[in-house]
Amino acid sequence: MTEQTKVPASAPSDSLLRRWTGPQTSDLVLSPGRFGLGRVPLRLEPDATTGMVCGFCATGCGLQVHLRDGEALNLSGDPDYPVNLGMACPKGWEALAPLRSPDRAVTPLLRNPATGQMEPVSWVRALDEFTVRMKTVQAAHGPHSIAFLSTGQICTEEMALLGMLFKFGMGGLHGDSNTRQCMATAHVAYKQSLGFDAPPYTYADFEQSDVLVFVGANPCIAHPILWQRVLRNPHRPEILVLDPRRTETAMNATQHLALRPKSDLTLLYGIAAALVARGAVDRDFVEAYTTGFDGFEAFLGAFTPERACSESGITREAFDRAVDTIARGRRVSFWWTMGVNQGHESTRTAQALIDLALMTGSFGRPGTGANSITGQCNAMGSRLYSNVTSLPAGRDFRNAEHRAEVSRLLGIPGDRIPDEPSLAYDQILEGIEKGDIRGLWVIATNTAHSWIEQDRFRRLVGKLDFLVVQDLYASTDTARLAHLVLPAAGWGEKDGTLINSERRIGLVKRVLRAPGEALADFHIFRLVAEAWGCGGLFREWTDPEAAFGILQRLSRGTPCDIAGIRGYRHLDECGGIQWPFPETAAAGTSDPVRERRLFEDGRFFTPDGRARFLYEEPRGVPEPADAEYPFILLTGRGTSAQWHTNTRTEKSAVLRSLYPAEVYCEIHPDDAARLRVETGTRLRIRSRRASIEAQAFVTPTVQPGQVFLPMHYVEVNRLTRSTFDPHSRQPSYKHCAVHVGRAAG
Ligand SMILES: Nc1nc2c(c(=O)[nH]1)N[C@H]1C(S)=C(S)[C@@H](COP(=O)(O)OP(=O)(O)OC[C@H]3O[C@@H](n4cnc5c(=O)[nH]c(N)nc54)[C@H](O)[C@@H]3O)O[C@H]1N2
Ligand SMILES: Nc1nc2c(c(=O)[nH]1)N[C@H]1C(S)=C(S)[C@@H](COP(=O)(O)OP(=O)(O)OC[C@H]3O[C@@H](n4cnc5c(=O)[nH]c(N)nc54)[C@H](O)[C@@H]3O)O[C@H]1N2
Ligand code: SF4
Ligand SMILES: [Mo]
Repeated sequence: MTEQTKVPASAPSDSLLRRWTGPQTSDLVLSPGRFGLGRVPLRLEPDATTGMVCGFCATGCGLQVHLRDGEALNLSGDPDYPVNLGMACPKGWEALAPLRSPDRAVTPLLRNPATGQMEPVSWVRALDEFTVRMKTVQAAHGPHSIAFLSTGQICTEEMALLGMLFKFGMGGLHGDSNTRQCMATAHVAYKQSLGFDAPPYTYADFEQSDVLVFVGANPCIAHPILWQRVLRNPHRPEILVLDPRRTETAMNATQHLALRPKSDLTLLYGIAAALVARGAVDRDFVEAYTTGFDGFEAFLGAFTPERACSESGITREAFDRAVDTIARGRRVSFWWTMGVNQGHESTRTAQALIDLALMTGSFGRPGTGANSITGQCNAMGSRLYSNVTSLPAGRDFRNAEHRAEVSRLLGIPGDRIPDEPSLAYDQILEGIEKGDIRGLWVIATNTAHSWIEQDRFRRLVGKLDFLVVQDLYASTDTARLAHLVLPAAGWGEKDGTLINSERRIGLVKRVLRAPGEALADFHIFRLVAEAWGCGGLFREWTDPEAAFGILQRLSRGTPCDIAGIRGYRHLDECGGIQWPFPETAAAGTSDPVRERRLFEDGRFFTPDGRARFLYEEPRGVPEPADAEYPFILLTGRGTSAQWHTNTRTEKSAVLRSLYPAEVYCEIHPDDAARLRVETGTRLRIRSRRASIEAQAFVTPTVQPGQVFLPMHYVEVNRLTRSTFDPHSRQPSYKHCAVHVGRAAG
């Protein structure tokens, strides 16, 4: 830590502080339900029930929170919400427990350089420290020597304010979020192929398909309520699962293609080639709405069934059956998640799925689509509004016209808007390595656990002059490394909106008081703006609903136009509203509750209105298994009761009882027999980066030569390898080589 020179910072106004840290009443006028209330603003009845969306995954279930004396008592699935129809998974049911945990951060904490201990400080002191030290770093190393890493797990209004504060107010340039770990591939793939980051589907498509193809997705565990929607499908659908593991989802499929890890691209091109060969291309659709098919068709010539099968390890019989099923399907939908997005050639793999949907005319009709399922509750919000890789509403930092629009719509001087996008997450860490970035602000993500090749991040933290972590808990692996911890209010303690996987904007409400002096992220950002001295730029951002109005203004005329939404109350009454919802929709007959999909008219968002076929020769994996490291390590979600780095889910006794406390490693019985280990044996798992111990869990759900570790245990990312897709810069978490043996002793 360097000695600090004092740079004057303006103190946050006392009245703001009093308002946000004092006795809190909701900024939002809560209503006890959606229906039958008319437009009369209603103060929440102390013992009422109110609806809001879940804050874990991007399914975006509606929950009914039951209040006593104005505070949440418990909750249940909302039977009227169009997403979940009354259902909820264990995390949803237990969503209040993490908020009530005794280890919540209740005051700002500052590390005492003399003792190395974290000590409680006032907000005034914390904000002073924040501004002085960040400005000191900037003064010494340039304005771009500070950076932030944020999240897909705070409200859209909050992430938008953060991105604008940091870039337009604080003079910073580089900020990215954990959405890079998760959705960057889908974002880039859609943008390049369809002209906008626009997942086309609506959840009704799960029920309307006659063929559903899941690639690298395990919804039984990761999106259980979406799987319930699949189970409601009345068409006796064929369900194909492409996953190296025989997951819960694969077990429930009609066809499981247990392909070799990261052989997807070759296999998907092989399927496309076989569809061409049997004349299963929808030539009318291709002709009318796409461009580049001829080149694609020629490219596919090299992907014979023999090649596809030998490289992916699929039998010819299984391959032919899959091709036949897709060719015969009338309403075919392709769904993908992290098995695709996290890979060394992930953007092209996602685009191979888009190509398959385009060539079979599976777009814009019920039960079709190339559909990326989102992960975090608001990853979609961060893709559209976080001001990270693109300007709000999908605009481009490099486009002078877009910058001028944003400047005009926000009343921000044009010269404050950067003309280049941020560095990506891994490049920000590179910047720390090189000494270019010295100050880091981490908001609602737990990098020290979740980032790939974790030991490197932990080493890099030592190079930072100033690390600020803004979280619900001071006990997270990243918060423990911080110089300053800012205590945040969580889901349920603040108001705002989240955008789910089917583009539905849902409402979050304050139904509990945040403990101690913890503040909503929105208000923390406002305080930082005041303290920094740029509060004047954000005068209009008085509260989340006002911010929502600003985002609506920014969205007008773009593909994600939401200008027609009449405030939070409208969202509350409708059970969420999918984008787009322009003013014309609001004025016309369109029913916002209706499930809506994109591209029904075959017009895409590219300049010529046509979707593009994009493809590239597959490349080998960067770290294949070899004699020294003979196993391939797969990672992913373990149980529906664990959420990521487990900071929230570990707080619930109910959830804790649903998963093993210690890290376990799934290994095939043949490998286990050869290594003479059984379930419960301690294993040592070694990669070129690090070595960890885990309990063996012997199961045929993994293939011989592969092992699986759930990402929820902190050790796991010590093993993974820094490999990134070149287009999306998303980490390839699901492939590296390891050695597995009995642990000594
Ligand atoms: N309970 C729970 N639910 C969650 C989360 C959570 O932490 N816990 N996280 C949420 C988030 S942010 C996300 S992004 C989603 C993730 O949701 P999913 O992507 O469905 O979950 P994962 O288990 O990460 O990965 C899915 C599957 O990819 C497979 N896979 C690995 N390598 C390959 C490959 O090369 N090819 C193919 N085809 N498949 C492969 C894995 O075996 C795994 O079964 O879940 C969301 N829901
Ligand atoms: N090996 C491996 N690693 C992976 C993956 C994998 O499949 N395999 N998946 C990757 C994926 S898809 C993802 S999305 C990432 C997730 O990785 P992370 O984002 O690091 O995981 P979380 O545990 O969700 O961390 C969120 C943090 O925000 C805090 N928090 C929650 N709500 C709020 C809030 O309202 N305000 C504030 N300020 N803080 C809040 C929580 O306490 C927690 O510390 O992990 C990635 N890492
Ligand atoms: S499926 Fe996702 S949104 Fe629904 S209750 Fe579970 S965690 Fe919440
Ligand atoms: Mo994710």
